[in-house]
Amino acid sequence: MARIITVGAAQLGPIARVETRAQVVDRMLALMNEAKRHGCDLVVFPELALTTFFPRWYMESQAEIDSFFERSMPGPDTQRLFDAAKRLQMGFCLGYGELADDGGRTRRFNTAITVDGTGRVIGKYRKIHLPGHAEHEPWRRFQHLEKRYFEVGDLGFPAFRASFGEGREGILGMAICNDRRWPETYRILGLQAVEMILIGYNTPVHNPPAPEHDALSHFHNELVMQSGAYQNGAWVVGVAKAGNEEGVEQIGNSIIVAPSGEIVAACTTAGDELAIARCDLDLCASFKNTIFNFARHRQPEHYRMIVERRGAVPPA
Ligand code: ING
Repeated sequence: MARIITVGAAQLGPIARVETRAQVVDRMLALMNEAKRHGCDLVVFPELALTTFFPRWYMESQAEIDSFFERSMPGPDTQRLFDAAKRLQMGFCLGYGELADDGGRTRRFNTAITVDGTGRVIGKYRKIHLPGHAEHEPWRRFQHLEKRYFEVGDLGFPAFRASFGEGREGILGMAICNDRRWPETYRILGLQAVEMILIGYNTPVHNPPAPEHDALSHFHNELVMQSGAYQNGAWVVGVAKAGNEEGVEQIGNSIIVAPSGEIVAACTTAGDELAIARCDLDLCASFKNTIFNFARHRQPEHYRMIVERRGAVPPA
């Protein structure tokens, strides 16, 4: 039986700072119900999907900062999402700010989980590539303080098995936003035979340190996910928090990419929108068993030798 997973990229439009979690969850449930009507097995939400993208502001009050984090998952505000997964027999991937108590020590991560169609958490990831800066930089039109508010993720890039009923099981992985720009993200998951990578993001059009890149924000968004997909023979689902959010224009451009690198579905608005694709996981084999057959064609021993020789260019 073909392992076809129908996936909904559930893009969210702007979330205002004053918007309550209940209001956001209402929006997410509307997308989940629409996805079910279209036969989706899985819905993917953006990074930090429950609140506005708060790292754009410099804050000093820990209580204010922590108001953007979840202390439990599911918690009172998100239980309805888990209930919907069970009712609809449809999984979801959710990005959120995680406040964890680690033996009395409070830790904060930019986290994503995957929940299956029975309402069980089957995958968890904590963002590793934290972009931006840690101190207030008033020269910027807006801040990007992920290095201030989050620790670097400590779970690696774990791939995990997910079952979508009737023998349709696949190997999934997650990444978050800036992770998608780094080839290591895809390759570490690729070395675990990943077949679909779920990635939520909040990406401002304007990047203060490099405004010359702004016009290429959509191109770079597609480039990195198309190459990551193709070079590892995996599906990639990239989902935006889009639109003008608290005065900052964030790209939409949510896409579903096939293992061939082709974009097979895309959002066309900057609001709440579903892009849906029937993803045949067996397509991965056409790339994993030929051009990107790691066992036959990769040469890690040679890479190591070149690195140890301090680069391939011989000294003058
Ligand atoms: N956001 C951005 C991203 O990597 C960024 C950071 C903004 C990079 C603008 C380049 C240009 O998509 C997050 N949250 O990582």
